[in-house]
Amino acid sequence: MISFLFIVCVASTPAYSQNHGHHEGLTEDQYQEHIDKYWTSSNTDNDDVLSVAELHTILAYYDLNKDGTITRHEYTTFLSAQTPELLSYAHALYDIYDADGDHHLGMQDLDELYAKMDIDGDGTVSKTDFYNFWNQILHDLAHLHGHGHHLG
Ligand SMILES: [Ca+2]
Ligand SMILES: [Ca+2]
Ligand SMILES: [Ca+2]
Repeated sequence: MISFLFIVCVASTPAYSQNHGHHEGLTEDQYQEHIDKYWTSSNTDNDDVLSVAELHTILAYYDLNKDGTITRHEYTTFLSAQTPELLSYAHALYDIYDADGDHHLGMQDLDELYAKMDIDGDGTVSKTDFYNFWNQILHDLAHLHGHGHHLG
């Protein structure tokens, strides 16, 4: 559910809507701006580390029926309500979060995600790890940008 909040931040950024029609994706400055906002909204205690608890808190936000897992339906429902123009990213992002591929996001998936975000493998997700991880994800998904904009 991390990118869930991330997506909300992206959609609320004026620069994003101004970029519609540029099918090559966001500029480097826009990537950094979005990751900055995601980091700030995720790292709730304002230290230099994203803790497991902070990650769990973010993702719980998307668990609409509060049963401890986030289904693909819950995820896409959330995006449909908040940022319908970004649905083109929804399934790719969900697949990233659903580390074990069972189509439910649970705490186990989050723990695996946390390990993936810990790029340097020292056991905690530093600000540097976080930025490196999301830069990689956003570049990997750039080809999806612009798909589905006809919906809006
Ligand atoms: Ca923190
Ligand atoms: Ca799963
Ligand atoms: Ca680390």
